[in-house]
Amino acid sequence: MNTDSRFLKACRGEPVDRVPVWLMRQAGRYLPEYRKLREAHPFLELCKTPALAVEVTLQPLERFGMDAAILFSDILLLLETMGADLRFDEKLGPRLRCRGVREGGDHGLKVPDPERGLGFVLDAVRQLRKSLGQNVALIGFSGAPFTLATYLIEGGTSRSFLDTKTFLYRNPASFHRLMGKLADAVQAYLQAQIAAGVQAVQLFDTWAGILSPDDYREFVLPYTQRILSALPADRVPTIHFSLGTSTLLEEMETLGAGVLSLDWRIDLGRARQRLGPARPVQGNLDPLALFQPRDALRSTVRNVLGKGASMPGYVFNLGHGIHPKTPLESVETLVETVRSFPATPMQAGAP
Ligand code: 1CP
Repeated sequence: MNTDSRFLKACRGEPVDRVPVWLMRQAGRYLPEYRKLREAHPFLELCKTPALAVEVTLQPLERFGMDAAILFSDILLLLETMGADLRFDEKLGPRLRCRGVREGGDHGLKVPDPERGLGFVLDAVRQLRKSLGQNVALIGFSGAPFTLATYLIEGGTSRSFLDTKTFLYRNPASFHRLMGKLADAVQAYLQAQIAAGVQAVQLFDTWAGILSPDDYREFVLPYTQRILSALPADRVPTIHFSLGTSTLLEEMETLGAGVLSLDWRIDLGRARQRLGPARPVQGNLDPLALFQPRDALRSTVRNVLGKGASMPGYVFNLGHGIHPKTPLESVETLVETVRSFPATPMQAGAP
């Protein structure tokens, strides 16, 4: 008998009893128990102390009972172990310094041994696998090379991505070299998480949608393909996340990802039509839909469920991370609504 969780089954397009649900950034600032821990510990300390990272990972599950846990960490920690200087500013968000990277070099950036540089993440994974039951899958993750490159080059978050695009257009060979190095680091990091026990991995390419399709094909696609093709996808489902990339669906189909995570800018039913039943999808509720009154939220969630569950292989999620000001009652309503949505014949594996 297949004892995998319904989340893992859905990622593989196998029959499930109901649609699985988890939420991006489900562990974080909208939770009072997280904010309480944060009063005592800076963010990076939470990430780097396995017992605390485990506690934060489990917080949303204890309160709401999602079908999957995402490891509490951050995509930018990998850059720190590669040699960049990383700080989290309460007001400005993440700040990165990496000497020489803007001038077209990758001075000093190295591909770290994950067990040495990120051993605290792998320890948290090993502890989590012991405390999570069979029904709740543990998702590992990494930033994708392009999104990581934007933080290195911009030094933090950006609106225009002027420095990233200037670098890429003026010095394409050097940009490719940087992407190659980041891809090697991401691949080793995900492989180490899998060896430590994560049961699925999500690759976050949050900013890929700022590129034209031609630039995406030249500067991003080959590196993501290389990473995904090196992972044991038959054993560990892979999920590719990006924002604002509904114009790149055909390109993303060739990435080699098991599941495509879509945002709310595309109609989920139409996306499923375009991708076909062989491509499991995740998404795609607008995180700000959680600011609707309860009844309206319920019907929005059911509407997304109806479109997503029209074919096998569907995981309910938001189209991006949950907003820190989200009311807890809304999260409860969302999870309850997904849980009580009857499995469609397609989902239950009817011929
Ligand atoms: O307490 C605090 O002040 C820190 C807030 C916070 C949290 C809770 C940050 C800073 N990161 C995280 C956790 C986090 N980040 C997780 C943990 C697990 C979970 O989802 O519950 C994950 C998967 C991430 C991934 C992440 N970090 C991404 C990709 C997904 C996305 O949101 O697009 C990105 C771009 C980051 C960078 C980052 N780290 C933190 C912030 C505020 C940001 C975004 C900065 C920006 O907008 O550019």
